[in-house]
Amino acid sequence: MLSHDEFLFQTVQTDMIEKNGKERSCIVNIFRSSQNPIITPEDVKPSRGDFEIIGVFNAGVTRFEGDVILLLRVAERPINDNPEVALAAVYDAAEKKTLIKEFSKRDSEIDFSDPRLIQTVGGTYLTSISHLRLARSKDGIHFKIENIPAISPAAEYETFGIEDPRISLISGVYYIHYVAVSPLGVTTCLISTRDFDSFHRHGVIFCPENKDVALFPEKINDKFYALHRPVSPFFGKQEIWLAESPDLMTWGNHRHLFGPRTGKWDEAKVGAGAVPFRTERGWLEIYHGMDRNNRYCLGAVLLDINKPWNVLARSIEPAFKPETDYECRGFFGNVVFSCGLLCENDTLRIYYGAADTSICYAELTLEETLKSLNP
Ligand code: MAN
Repeated sequence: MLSHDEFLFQTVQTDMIEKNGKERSCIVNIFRSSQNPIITPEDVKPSRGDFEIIGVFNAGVTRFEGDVILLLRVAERPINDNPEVALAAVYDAAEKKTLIKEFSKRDSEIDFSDPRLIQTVGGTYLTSISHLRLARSKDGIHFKIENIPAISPAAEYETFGIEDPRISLISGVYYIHYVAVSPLGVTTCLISTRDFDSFHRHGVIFCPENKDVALFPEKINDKFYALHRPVSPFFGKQEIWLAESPDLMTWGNHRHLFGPRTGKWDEAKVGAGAVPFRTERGWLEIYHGMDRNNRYCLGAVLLDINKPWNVLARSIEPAFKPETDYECRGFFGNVVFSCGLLCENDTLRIYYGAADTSICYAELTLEETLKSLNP
């Protein structure tokens, strides 16, 4: 943990009633880095001269050769000097190049109300295209960012970009699982690497609509496990499921874990965030929840260590909610969203996307986080 002078404190108190009816209250101290945001769009070089970076956020996190590695989601868009039109960059898998599509802002049949989307009668486009970029750091706060993408869209199911990577280290191999977006839908894909230099593509592991996948970092009862979030267009909400696999490629035995809770911070949808990690009390997962006002917060859920399909306890209040200016204002405000953390010396070192614009850093103690959970 860094010195307390380098952090901005904030305390969240949670009052709860235990299963036995007893009242209890607990405190979670949140230490946001005073250097926040630690990475901003200005720190990143666009992948081509006619593009601008609009966001660097939702990074996968791991340690490699002593360094903290971030695999950044970099969102960029074509520079546009014409206020009459909107542009969308689309990767053409057949041509193996990125093309730019133009939409008239005067077209009343096109919905531009969500800053992330261009919704036409013929289909939906994204206002930015994302790729994944490596950044390395010795101290976990100051990062050296590579000038070129590490992983870019390269397939038909990635034509609108690749987003929100998570990194899971399993038996010496780093597995990167990320969201691929295209007119075919939203899928989750797998890439492996041993050195963050050469990357091996394994293709789609969860088909549309499915995102927010988080691979457990070790086998349980000789099987791989993953949290995932399928979406039903007709029934149900966006809820977290668990799947198991013998080989990381074929997934089955799907079990529903938990969903949104009416009237709470995660009332509209939930999705896995960081890769779960082992604690003495069970697997701890930091997940995101959205409320009716599109506010994204982070909370925790504890899963049984040998039977991860058993949910043991969950945050009543968000462990972490958007409050600072850089979390409340940006490309898509009121968002804290994490794809990765390091649990070191009983401290959760959380890297999170703020307002879909920048990367920030905060610490929570493991002890306080576990105490704040209620069955
Ligand atoms: C979705 C994803 C995330 C994003 C949030 C908030 O869940 O696209 O990448 O951070 O929305 O916009």
